[in-house]
Amino acid sequence: MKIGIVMGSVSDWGVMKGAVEILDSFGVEHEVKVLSAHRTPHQLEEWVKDLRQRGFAAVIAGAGGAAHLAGVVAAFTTLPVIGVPVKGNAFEGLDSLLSMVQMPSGIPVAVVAVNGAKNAALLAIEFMAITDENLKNKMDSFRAVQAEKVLSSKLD
Ligand code: RP5
Repeated sequence: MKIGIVMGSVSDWGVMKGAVEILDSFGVEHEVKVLSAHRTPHQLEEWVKDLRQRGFAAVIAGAGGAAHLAGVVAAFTTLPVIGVPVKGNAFEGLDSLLSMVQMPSGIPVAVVAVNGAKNAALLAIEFMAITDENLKNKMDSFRAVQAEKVLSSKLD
């Protein structure tokens, strides 16, 4: 199965490439698109509507400002959608976060932290690992390495 990554603008790439790096490190296939809920709504719908039939497990959607992208993606698919609020030039990204998180009841989006693209990818992998033993083992190793780094950290 694959993960879809979509962002509203190339200006989001500096944040969103963090998700690609995580997926690559776990060997998870992905497709990356720049599509906007506002600037290219028809092309966004076209891309989203057959993702399930094309073998995708979830979609990660990153956008800033009036960040409606993840919500619009969720409107067009019943795949899990993970939103990444991207910090723009205003309000420290709080505008993006609030635009994503306050979805109407019935159309959920799982929203990570502002600029939290890496956690979005880890969450997507955890969804896949429910039924994929290989990914579950890789996630266990990832957690073990992370814990070891904390436990072996030294203070000056
Ligand atoms: C959003 O507007 C994009 O996701 C981006 O975060 C923000 C600014 O876009 P640009 O004006 O840089 O293209 O739709």
